[in-house]
Amino acid sequence: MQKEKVLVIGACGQLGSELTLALRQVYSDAQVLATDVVPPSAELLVSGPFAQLDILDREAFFALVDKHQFTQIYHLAAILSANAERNPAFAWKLNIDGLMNVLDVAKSRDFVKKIYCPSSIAVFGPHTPTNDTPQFTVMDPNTIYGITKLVDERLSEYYFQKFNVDIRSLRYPGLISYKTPPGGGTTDYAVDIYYKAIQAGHYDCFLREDTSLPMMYMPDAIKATLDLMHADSDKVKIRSSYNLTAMSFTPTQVAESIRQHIPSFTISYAPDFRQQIADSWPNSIDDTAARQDWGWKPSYDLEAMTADMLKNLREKLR
Ligand code: NAD
Ligand code: AKB
Repeated sequence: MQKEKVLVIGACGQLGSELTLALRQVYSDAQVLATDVVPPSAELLVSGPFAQLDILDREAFFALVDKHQFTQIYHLAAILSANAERNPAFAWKLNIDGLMNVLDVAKSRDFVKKIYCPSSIAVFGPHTPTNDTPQFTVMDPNTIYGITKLVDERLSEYYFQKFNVDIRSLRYPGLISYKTPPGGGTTDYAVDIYYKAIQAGHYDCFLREDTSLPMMYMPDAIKATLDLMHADSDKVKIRSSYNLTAMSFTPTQVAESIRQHIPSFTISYAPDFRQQIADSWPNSIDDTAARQDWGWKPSYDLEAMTADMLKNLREKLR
């Protein structure tokens, strides 16, 4: 069997810092090269090789791929929703040109067997059905992040159909984790709230109390990613991106779940520009296709996630 060589681009972010470690459990540490434009955390650095890589530097990227002959590429570098609104031109450049470089290398190098590039619930928009949003439906994103992610989905399916590039993707909901802070999105409140609950006993939320959004705890996101990437190719029937979810909740509901552990915890609301972004996204997602095609099933609901987040954050912040 061919020995896998795995490249992770954007490995120092919220998802990459955990996905890289999970990939190093599946393959050997040395088989997984972590890359980013920022320096790695100590945990990432000691766990295996790291190299500086700007995915927009096409020449350096192609040279790195040729040097190591990667069989799998996980492309995680992107500008998330709130930060993208602050710099739309750069969000367009990174989120689209970055993927084009990855697709072109996979198209032109036979040794690259599989690539992964996540999408987001941000691909949906104000005319999308908001409850149990179907896999195939109206998509009219009105954020620059959502627009770039929808372009990425269409490019992915195009490269699959036209050039037989084995690309796979998940439309993650908001990801919640305690290891690495989120990178400037609209769902970031659902991470911050746990930190503030422990550190200050109070959280001032930038979304309205009744804003329901689809969410997922990081261990489920890692499991879904590895399951999709390890599925037989004929089981992966959707090459744009799969709907995926674990739970949906409002700020009021997550505050209530925290109060089960910290009864004195309080929350106030001061919605800002991110409210408009959240209002354009689904309340909940129908991920039947992922369940049917490759057996997706989440493990964490809100209660289980809150208990685990608080336990781990208490240790981390001690
Ligand atoms: P993040 O912002 O935490 O991490 C992105 C990483 O990319 C950062 O470490 C950054 O330094 C790196 N990066 C930026 N520019 C780069 C460049 N030019 N070359 C190489 N690396 C560069 O993002 P994340 O939350 O880890 O998201 C990873 C992927 O998952 C993205 O595609 C994002 O759209 C998607 N996603 C994330 C969430 C979530 O809630 N975190 C939800 C839906 C989809
Ligand atoms: C964001 O809020 O931008 C991300 C996402 C849902 O894609 N967390």
